[in-house]
Amino acid sequence: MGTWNSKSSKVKQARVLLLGLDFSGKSTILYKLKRIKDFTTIPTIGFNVEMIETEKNINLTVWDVGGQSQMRSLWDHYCENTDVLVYVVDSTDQKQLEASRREFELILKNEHIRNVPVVLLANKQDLPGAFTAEDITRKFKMKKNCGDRDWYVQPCCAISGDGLADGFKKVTEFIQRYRNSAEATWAFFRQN
Ligand SMILES: Nc1nc2c(ncn2[C@@H]2O[C@H](COP(=O)(O)OP(=O)(O)OP(=O)(O)O)[C@@H](O)[C@H]2O)c(=O)[nH]1
Ligand SMILES: [Mg+2]
Repeated sequence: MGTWNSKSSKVKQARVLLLGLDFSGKSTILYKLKRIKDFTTIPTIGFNVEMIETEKNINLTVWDVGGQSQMRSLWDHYCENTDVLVYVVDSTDQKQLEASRREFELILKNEHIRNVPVVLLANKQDLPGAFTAEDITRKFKMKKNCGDRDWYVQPCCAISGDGLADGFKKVTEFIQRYRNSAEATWAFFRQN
């Protein structure tokens, strides 16, 4: 988990890890959130990182790590200090859906993100034949795989931006929930 310094600063910092297979739309989401106009993405070799300001006095540092197979072995190295995992799925790619779920299940086992909340973005909802958020919830066995943590599945379209605000609202909600419980725990220990 990232660190909170509630006394010295009103604005909190949090780290969000954006993962998913190649071509799922991670970089498109990042640049849409950053309100960059007229961008084109190329497959990410390595990572992109951007700071996103939210209305809730939380600044998100969003790490977008490339999803090609040779990049996936590096995902583990980006997990430390993560506050929320955002996992992006191409909801139209029937062939890769199983592979995407397997990679998702693997990364959930990383010790640094053991209880970290998950927001799963069912992307490319603008395309015909896209699986719905309910389909993706079922196919990714969310109840079984994420029963030990907070999770949420959000349908979205990175090109238009539809659904991204709601998805990231959930991200900040999870961060605040964690912060409140962490602060309550510290208050408890200070008093006892
Ligand atoms: N129609 C549609 N196309 C999308 C959407 N999101 C992303 N794309 C397209 O999907 C392609 C891949 O998007 P990227 O954002 O580069 O994918 P990525 O997940 O960052 O891929 P890697 O960097 O290789 O891991 C691009 O051509 C995007 O324009 C969407 O919601 N709808
Ligand atoms: Mg990319």
